[in-house]
Parts: sequence; structure tokens; C-alpha cells
Amino acid sequence: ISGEMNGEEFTEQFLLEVVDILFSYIKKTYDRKSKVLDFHHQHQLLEGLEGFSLELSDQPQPLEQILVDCRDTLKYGVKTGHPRYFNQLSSGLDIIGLAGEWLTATANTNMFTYEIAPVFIAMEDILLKKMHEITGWGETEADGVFSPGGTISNLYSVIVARYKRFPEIKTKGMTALPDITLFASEHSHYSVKKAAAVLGIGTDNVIAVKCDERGKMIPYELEANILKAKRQGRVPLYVCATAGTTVYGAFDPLANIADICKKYDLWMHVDAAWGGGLLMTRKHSFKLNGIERANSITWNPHKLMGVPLQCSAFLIHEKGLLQACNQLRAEYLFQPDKLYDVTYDTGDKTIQCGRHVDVFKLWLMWRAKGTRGFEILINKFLELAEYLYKELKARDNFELVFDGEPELTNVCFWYIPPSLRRIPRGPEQEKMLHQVAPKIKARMIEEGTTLVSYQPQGDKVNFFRMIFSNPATKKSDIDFLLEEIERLGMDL
Ligand code: ABU
Repeated sequence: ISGEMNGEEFTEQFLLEVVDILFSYIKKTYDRKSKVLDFHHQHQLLEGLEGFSLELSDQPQPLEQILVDCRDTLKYGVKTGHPRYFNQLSSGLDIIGLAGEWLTATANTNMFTYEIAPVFIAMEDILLKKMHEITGWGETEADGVFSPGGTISNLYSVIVARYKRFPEIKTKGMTALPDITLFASEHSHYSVKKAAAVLGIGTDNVIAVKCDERGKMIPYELEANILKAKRQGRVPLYVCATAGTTVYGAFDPLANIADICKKYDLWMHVDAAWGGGLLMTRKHSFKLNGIERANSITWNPHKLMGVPLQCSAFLIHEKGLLQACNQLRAEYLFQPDKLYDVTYDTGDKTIQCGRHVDVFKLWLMWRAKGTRGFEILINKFLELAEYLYKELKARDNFELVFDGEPELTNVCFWYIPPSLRRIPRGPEQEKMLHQVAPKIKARMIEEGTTLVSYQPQGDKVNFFRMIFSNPATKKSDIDFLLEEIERLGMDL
């Protein structure tokens, strides 16, 4: 950056150079010849790599150095938009969404009051109404808020369920309540337990309901557990049904669960953080039949809909409950005698004060793609999952964790190296198989060619979990992944 420039030119030049850095990173992200990551351990990063120092100094650094810092930060990070990045449920780099995020950062405002975010508040309202309509609720009667991720949206669901039954919780606290019990499947996301811990309910009071071999909650087991809790003098309060489990991608039988919740007067929450995107497709939305009977829903557009992180909606059917439950009427912020309709001051519905604008990028993507654009995208992810499923069935070196066409984009499988194929199935082979996925993953991270996650689940030893939520991924990338796993694991 030249020393001859005035302040405005200087600023413009700096920002253009930042955009240049970002643009060149975006190009590399989509380039299959580039690596997904260039991994270094924390101590290496802290020691400084090729002059990339993380140290903070008393004296200012020149802008040239700041530009180098920007470039290096991206260089040693992970390209989550790379066509071969499959590690998390949120992946891909949507250009319109990215533009939305840039604009949001430029606006740099806060969602708590209408006076400082009028357009974004209006967009949030429109998005919530659209999502209510898609889930099957009447748009006028519903409510909600965008929150910092699915865990917080699920936390909201427990907060409102508890307040609805026991409004005294707000002023008197847990000592005023009987022993309440929550229910979620053994494949549900850990955030339900987290909510129980945070809210003073206790993780022991979250009952893990048994699932079938596909990872779906068994309704009979749910009912049996509710009855057992009642016999123990406990108060069953809430059921979290999952629409798209994190590992298997399973859909709990929502309609059956809704019947049980109605019978025992329990709050029904649907954690559709991952699977909610299927509501956008006419071909696959039936998998969430019954969601319209839920009291509340978590739906993360930053997963299957490809919105840049983060973007999570908490939807609640009963209007006004969120406000009643959380409002504290801070006078410095939520003055009742403002110029405008203060019901648009959304800040007192939430458990936070400051709230990031997560809605604009989703609104902009919806404008750019239309509902039909999301549908095409998500249908394509399902086709990729089906392709992988068929490939795995056709290849001798791989074994599916459970058989059956994928219902979501999750496909779970083991790679069986030649040495293990000679050992008969049993505890000895299982013990060895448990170590295969972590070893392959370690090599994968070191080589940086692709990234996929693994985990054990119940009595199943470590296996790979593939998911599709990246618009850049093609069938050839799936072939690449399978060949890469074989290449990295054949000597194990
Ligand atoms: N619920 C957070 C997502 C976890 C994952 O990406 O695997």
C-alpha cells in the first residue's frame, strides 16, 4: 500500500486487497487440486510458521503485515467449502450467502431492537413466517427467533416447555418445581442433556429412549419410560424427537410421538436442525410428517440449506410464550414509550442481550434461489447419498453400518483393510476395526486431501460417517474419497 495516498484512498486500497485475498482463497476452495487443509499442531502455530506470528504486540503493525496476517490465517485454516470436505453437517461455500455475511458485517448492528435493525427485524419476521408455513403451522399464530446454533435452539425448547407448565420457575427457581423428566432418543443430539445441565434439571433426568436398528426412537419404549417416570413420582415434561439424527440421519416417527405427547400432555419438540432442510423438497418432506403437531422446532439453515455459519431457527407454535418466559424489560433498552410498535424489539424474547444478525444471508439466498432452488440442491444431496450407498454395497472392502437406502444424506460405513478380512467376525476383529477409522483419519488430516468424520455409536465400533451438504461435491468426489480411504488404510 503506497505511502502517497490520502486516508480514503488508503482505506479503499486496503479493502480491495483484502477482497483480493478472499477471492483467491475462494478460488482455491473450489479447486480440487488444492488441499482441504494444511494441518499444523497448536504448538507449531504458536511457535510461528514461516513468519506467521499470533503474538499480540503493544505497538501497531503496518497494514502490509495485517494483509499478510489475513492471508496466513486462511492458509492454515480448513477449506470447509472444498468439494471434498465432508467433516461436518455444515459444509460448502455459497457465494450469495457469503455476500450476505459480508453485508451483515458491514452493517455491524444488533438484533435486539427495531430502532437499530429495522430491515433485519422485518426479514427475521418474514423468514419465521415462511418457515412456519412450510412446517405446516398457520403463519399468524407462530413465533420464534434465530439463535446461535442448534444447541441454543434446543435449549430454548426446554426453557419454554418448563415455563409453560411451571411459570413460577422464572421467579422462584428450581426449588419450586417437582422432579421433572425429559425424554430424547439414544441417538439424539447431546444438546438436550446440555440443556438439562444448564437449566438445573440434571442430565440424569434426561431419559435416553431406545431406538431401532436405523436409529429411530421406538414409540413403545417412549411410552414405557413415561409410565415408569410417573410410577417413580416424577413429572414427565418434554419429549425431543429428532428429525435427522447427527450420525445415522434417522427420522423419529413424529406422528406416533405426537400421539404420545398428546396422551400424556407433554411438550413435543422436534430437533430438525439437520433434517429440517428436507421440508423444502416435495420429494422428501414426507419424512417429517407429524412435525406440524410439534410445540417447537429447531431448524438450522446452516446445515442442509448451505447458509454460511451460523443460522439456526427456533420456531415455537404458541405466540407470546417466548416473550413471557424470557422478558425482563430492561428500561435502558426496551423502553415501552418508543415511537414504533415495540413488539418488534425482539431482544426480550431471547436469553441473550446482544444478538448477531444471522438472517440476512438466509433471506438473500432465498431471494437468489427461490424455494425451488433449495429443493433442487437438497434433492441432489440425497442423490449423492444414494450413489455412495450403492457404491459401498458394490465394493468388497467396505461394509455398511446398517443396510437400507439413506433417508437423509448420512451414510455410515466401515473400511475393512485386507489384514482384517482374514480374521473372522468377533471381539478380536471388532477391537482392531475400532482403530481403523481413527488411523485413516489421522493420515487424512496429515495429507489434507479430504476430510470425513468417524465415531462409535452404541455397540458399533468406530465407523465413518459421510454426509452431503456441499453444493460443490460431485460423484467423482465420492469415488475419490473411497479410493483415498483404501489408499490410506490398506496397510493397516
Ligand atoms: N450438531 C452439530 C453438528 C455436528 C456435525 O457437524 O457433525
